[in-house]
Amino acid sequence: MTNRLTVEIAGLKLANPTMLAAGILGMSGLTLKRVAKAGAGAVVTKSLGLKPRSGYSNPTVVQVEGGLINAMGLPNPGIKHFALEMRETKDIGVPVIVSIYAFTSHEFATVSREAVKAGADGLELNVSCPHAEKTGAEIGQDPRLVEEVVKEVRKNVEKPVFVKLTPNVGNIAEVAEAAERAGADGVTAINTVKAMAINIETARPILGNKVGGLSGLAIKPVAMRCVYEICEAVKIPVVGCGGINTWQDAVEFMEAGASAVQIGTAIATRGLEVFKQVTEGIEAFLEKKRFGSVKEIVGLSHRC
Ligand code: RRO
Repeated sequence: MTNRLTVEIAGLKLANPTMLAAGILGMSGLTLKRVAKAGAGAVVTKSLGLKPRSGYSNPTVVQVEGGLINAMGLPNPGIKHFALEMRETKDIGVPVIVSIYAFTSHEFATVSREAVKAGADGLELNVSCPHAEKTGAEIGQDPRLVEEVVKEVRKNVEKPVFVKLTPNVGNIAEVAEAAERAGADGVTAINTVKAMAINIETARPILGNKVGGLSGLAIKPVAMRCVYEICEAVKIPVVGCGGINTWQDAVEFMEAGASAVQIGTAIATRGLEVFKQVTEGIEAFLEKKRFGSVKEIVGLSHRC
């Protein structure tokens, strides 16, 4: 791989523009290491809170046409315990971004400080989980609350702060603008789309929590539109997420304005090889089109 694939986002240097999305394989230092070895340019952990949380009852994931619906319910060991896992990532060779959730701006700041103490290279504030009470999208649907959370975190940490946005809003660009105003270094778009599946035999919702979040190929056009709209509205970098399976998907997101892309659900179908497949495909595309750097394709679709 050549350095025409390198990108710098909010001061973080990535050897290539692919990242592990939050929520998949991000619960232990060992799995994060495996993903880095497989070729991801950066990794994002599972969302961590102040206290341990067991999550929702089963079933927590259901496969549907074009993707998965999950309602895990933010299961995690708590940020203090996760610090032990972070030790395993010291020599990982790629930036480790810790995903964080909390119930108040003060708590967001506390968890952020703990994450930085544990060795996080950056933070991704989860204000977008579609099925959590008093956190996630309940914060991320209100630009004023997003501004308050980001301001508080910004005051408390110096590492790059990304804000992961929910598509379950009328105007996602407005929320991205609030994050930018408050001092965020970047935004990630998008988290899952609020969704449901019903078992026709039992005539009951399949997931234990009834409602969950749809990820995978089915949400790619929604994510694309969100990235495009956000890039028209803000100057901070945007990380694309939602349905990226192939190098063509990655190039499309970057042409929509994403500086990097996150891959999650595709790991379930394509395995960890997906990171190498996507980066090699991007590189061949750059070669064919005679681009000197992947940065040259970022936002190209906004010319017209
Ligand atoms: O844990 C979850 O159920 C979950 C989270 Br934190 C999130 O941000 N998005 C999602 O679809 N599920």
